[in-house]
Amino acid sequence: MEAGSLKNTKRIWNYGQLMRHYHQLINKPNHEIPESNGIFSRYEHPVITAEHVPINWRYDLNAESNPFGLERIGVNSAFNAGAIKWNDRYMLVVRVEGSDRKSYFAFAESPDGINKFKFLEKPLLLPQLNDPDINVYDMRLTAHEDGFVYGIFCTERKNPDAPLEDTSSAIANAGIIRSKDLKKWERLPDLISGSRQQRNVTLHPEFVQGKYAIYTRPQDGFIETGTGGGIGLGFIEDMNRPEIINEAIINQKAYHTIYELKNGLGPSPIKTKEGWLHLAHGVRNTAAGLRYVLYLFMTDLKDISKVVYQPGGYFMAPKDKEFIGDVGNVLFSNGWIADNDGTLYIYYASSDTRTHVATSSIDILVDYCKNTPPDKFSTNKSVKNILNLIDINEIYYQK
Ligand code: M1P
Repeated sequence: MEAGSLKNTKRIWNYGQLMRHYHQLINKPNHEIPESNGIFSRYEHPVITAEHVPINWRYDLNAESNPFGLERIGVNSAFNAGAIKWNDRYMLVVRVEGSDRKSYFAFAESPDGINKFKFLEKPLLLPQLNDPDINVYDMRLTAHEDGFVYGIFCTERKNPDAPLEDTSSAIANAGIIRSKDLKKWERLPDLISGSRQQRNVTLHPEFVQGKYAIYTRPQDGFIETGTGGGIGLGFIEDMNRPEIINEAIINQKAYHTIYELKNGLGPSPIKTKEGWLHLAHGVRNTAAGLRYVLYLFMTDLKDISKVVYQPGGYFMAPKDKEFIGDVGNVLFSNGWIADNDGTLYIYYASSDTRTHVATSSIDILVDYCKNTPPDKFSTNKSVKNILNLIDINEIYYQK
């Protein structure tokens, strides 16, 4: 047998294996695992991983130019996905990170929000401004009442003021795109704000007194939020010149809480009868590094700057395999979908590596927000909360 035909045989065999593995992965059924706390359910498998990235984005499938069947473009992770329901499909805009550390966005869709997530044909090539993005990540998708779907993401460039030997310092800001069909995207100018850096920026879905309302996370440095610490709210008159006015912190970081070091809003809030439901992440430092958990709070329907309910503690924290990944001990979410029947699909990522879904309902989460004792900022008061519950349970609890 000729050397060339041997190579071809090997290549065809590899390709078949790859495709079988890929289809098995996409079609693997996912099973619900309700948490014992009754608040939400996890699922057995992540919904998107690096292995979900299509074979033709990674391999040169021509046996002549790729005789050894090698992967040409590696994928490191697929996480921190924005979410929207679109034409009855559950759509995620996933942060895919290549093995070259560059993140990009790619849409994936599922028929039921839990199973068979599959990437669309091609990743998104973001339109560029005069100052090109060096890296982009964590897009939030918001269907605004102005008729556009906005995608607000973090755009990162090297800090021009950093000394020559400092090759790490970056400036983060919010980049903005919008579309009416999720296919053609228009790039708007980056956010203009009073803060040198911004991350975790997302839009409120309704106008507030004729203006766009936008949630921010001003920060002094690339990692440290410093004096700017907390989730901010500001207003924009015209998205073609997205300058924030009246930016003020509405949800602050606080000593000895799950959001002691920093916090940031996840997706846009969801309107409920009892207020706007928000999902955020809180960060604290530990000897083993930063720990990111998810928490919920609600704001007033009329005054969206006013927090009306905020349960103490976290809503979700890393569990089992979720602890492990590129950046361990991290849960992060920037996408959720509320269905008409009240079911909520929460897309969260574990340890900056893969994307999962958790389900709950609006009614359950509103109850959770209203009736979980708030953090009263001392151990003594936490114990009093427990004593109070034991008293309430006196007539029900069978010893
Ligand atoms: O590594 C954890 C997260 O760190 C950043 O979030 P924050 O700005 O709140 O610190 C983001 O880079 C996020 O993508 C990442 O998941």
